[in-house]
Amino acid sequence: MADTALLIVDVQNDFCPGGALPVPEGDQVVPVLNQAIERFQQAGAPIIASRDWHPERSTHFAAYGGKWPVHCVQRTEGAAFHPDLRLPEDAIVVSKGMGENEDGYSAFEARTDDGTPLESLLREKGIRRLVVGGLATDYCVRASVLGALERGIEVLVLQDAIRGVDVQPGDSERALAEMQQKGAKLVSLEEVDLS
Ligand code: VGL
Ligand code: ZN
Repeated sequence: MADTALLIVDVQNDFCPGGALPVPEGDQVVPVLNQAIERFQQAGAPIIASRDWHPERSTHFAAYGGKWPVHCVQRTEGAAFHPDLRLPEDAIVVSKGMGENEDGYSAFEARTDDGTPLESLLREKGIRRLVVGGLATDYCVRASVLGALERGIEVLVLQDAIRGVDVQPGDSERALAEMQQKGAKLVSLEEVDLS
């Protein structure tokens, strides 16, 4: 459907095994998302990739009072998209967490390089439905999904294309329950109709 876009959340090296803030099995979302990318490309539907894009000093980091080890610092290898993720040339990249006092969990806090917020972008393109996958289930996927639902955008979450950090055991499961309770549908890629 022309009103549907794929939103790939934060599939970056630092969130994958070997990275600074690894999500267990984080890299396993990549093959599923590559299939999704192919489907969306064939359907001519927009593909959007968000990235965590922090300054070196940020209150998001434990060293400055925050919660996390230093990760996804702008222009570092850790902030690069996973090398196996086959983002097409015309994928739209939006960045978030750039402020020194900003967590930037939601892709709705993200902007393109020329400053266009995700929500404006979706409105311009007439997008009313998002298919979402990426990292991490209990942080940026959760915040992005809830952000979409709050804005009246329909959300399908690709259940095989998400993984969570689970700082507390069960965080991801609780996040998924919350997303569903607020209206998101958990689906597999085969169930997504783009016709
Ligand atoms: C994220 C923790 C810290 C995420 C970002 O992308 O889910 N999690 N920064
Ligand atoms: Zn972050």
